[in-house]
Amino acid sequence: MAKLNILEFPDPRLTTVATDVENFDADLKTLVEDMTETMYAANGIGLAATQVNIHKRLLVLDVSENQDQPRVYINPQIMSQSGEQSCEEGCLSVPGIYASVERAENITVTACDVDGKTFEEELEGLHAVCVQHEMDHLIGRLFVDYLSPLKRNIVRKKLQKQRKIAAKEAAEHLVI
Ligand code: GNR
Ligand code: NI
Repeated sequence: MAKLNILEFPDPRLTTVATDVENFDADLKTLVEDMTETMYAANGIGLAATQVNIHKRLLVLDVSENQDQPRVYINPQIMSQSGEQSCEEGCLSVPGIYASVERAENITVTACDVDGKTFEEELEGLHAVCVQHEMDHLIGRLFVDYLSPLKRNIVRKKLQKQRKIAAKEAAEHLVI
């Protein structure tokens, strides 16, 4: 198991469009394990391969209360959607920033499991939000792309500032 590095906005690699997974092999199983470990270590409820600089269509998530029900969706597709919900979203690639995003309330999704077996699920609520958020990553889209350019610029500046402070503290061996 290995923890992977998570890319952060505005890293241009986050805009990459992922391609289908074709080989359901041992490397894929390792990647799923590593992404799951990375998601839990970062206290996230989901993680798309794009965020760890792997441009293949797969995502992991765990929206269970006890964070003990990891799920994987490979080559996911939304077959139908209905309704609307808005949720205060965050993203491991946009740390410390939260904004309300409107998405479908119900989705029907098909995907493959790690063995390449196809399944179909009807999802609602946070589970549906999370799949839509992760599938956006796979086409190079972040939740901040739904904000106005002005707000997105404020996000960019805030992250820049956070990173500058973190770098300065690291240089000074300062831990607060
Ligand atoms: O950890 C996460 N929390 C979250 C909260 C509301 C809506 C979506 C998410 S996904 C996010 C993890 C992440 O960045 N996945 O790509
Ligand atoms: Ni995200």
